[in-house]
Amino acid sequence: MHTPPPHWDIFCRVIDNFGDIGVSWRLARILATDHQQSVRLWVDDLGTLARLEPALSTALARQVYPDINPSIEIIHWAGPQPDILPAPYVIEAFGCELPATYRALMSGRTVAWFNLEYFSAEPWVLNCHGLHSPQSDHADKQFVFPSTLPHTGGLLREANLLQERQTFIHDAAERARWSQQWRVPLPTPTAPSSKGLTILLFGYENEALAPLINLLNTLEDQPVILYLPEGRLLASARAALNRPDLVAGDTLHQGNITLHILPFLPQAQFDRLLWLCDLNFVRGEDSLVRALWAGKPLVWQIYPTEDDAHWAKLDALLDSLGLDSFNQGLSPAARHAWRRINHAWNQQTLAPDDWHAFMATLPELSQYAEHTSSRLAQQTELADWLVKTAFERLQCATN
Ligand code: TRH
Repeated sequence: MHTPPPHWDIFCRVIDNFGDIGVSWRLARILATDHQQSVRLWVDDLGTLARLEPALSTALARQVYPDINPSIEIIHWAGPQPDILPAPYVIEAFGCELPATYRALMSGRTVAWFNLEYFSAEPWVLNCHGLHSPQSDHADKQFVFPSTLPHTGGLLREANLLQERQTFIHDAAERARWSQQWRVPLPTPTAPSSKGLTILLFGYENEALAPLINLLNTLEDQPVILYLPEGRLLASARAALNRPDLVAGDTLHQGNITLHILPFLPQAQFDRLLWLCDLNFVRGEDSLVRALWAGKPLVWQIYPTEDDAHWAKLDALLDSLGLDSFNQGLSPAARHAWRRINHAWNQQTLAPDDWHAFMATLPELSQYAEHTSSRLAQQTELADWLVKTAFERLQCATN
């Protein structure tokens, strides 16, 4: 006996790192929680998903994620599953190619098939978002582009995210509970005269980390807290500090700097880490979006591509945020300093002048980041776009 299909099937292959499944898992949760859609998530690498959500098993071919209604079922996408009937709405994340057996059963069952693309703020996205690609068997695949630009697929955002952020920022007791549960030492409040700086360092290996630490050390009267999640940038920290033994859970003091090496947090807790910080160094695409919602200045270490196309993508993001047609955006000085620091971090060299110019404009960038987060929240939310478009397609199909 076949069980009826859920509303949505999301297919995801983990190419490398956490971004592909990070986006897919977040989307599955938002569809279920905010849109009451039942979801089946197909993923080829349960180990990576279980890092983001430790409640999940790496041993089960099929499992239901606890405590969410309607349900999210996780399927280990390891071979043909001919007994599983396609859902009415299907998301192929990042062009991962649906299984042939599934594809053969879609006709007459699937109403909308979306190809979820990688994030980009480049202007060509405006012409490509929403395009249909008719397939040889008359199936229709529609392209969806997440972006900071208006009139695109927008960005993923949980309905209560910004409210939760406000509560967390203003509720010291909640922060203390969270800190204890997840073993993240909180920054100690500083006297108003000595303004502290708290920074998240989430990135790939980066030779600019050594000069960054040296420059932070020169802020002698300013206590600096660095949170560095275990992962690829930790190798650079070990080299920069000549401490090959550093592991998650360690805390190191160097002059005015306190460095905490953090264990990898469940994805649902990652946002809170960003909310604690004055400045977030992030990487890839999911942490970028979370840094935008944190409403704090960010430096983006973009995933590098072999053809160097990532530089245009980085600049497009900075342009899409730094210039705002409603209030003119950042001052030219802040826009320039922000671009320089982003380029420097991605080039893995950090000149003192670039850092000092960036620090000088940090108050303006902080205010602007808060404004940007509110502005982006007025634009399309990605899951919302998918649900609305899917239902429109359903209506067309049944009329
Ligand atoms: O892991 P990434 O480098 O992923 C990248 C990008 O998505 C890139 O575009 C893609 O081409 C490549 O993978 C294959 O960075 P990203 O996208 O920021 O994903 C990191 C995820 O890890 C994000 O969902 C947040 C999560 N995370 C936690 O859940 N806990 C943690 O402690 C940390 C540090 C991150």
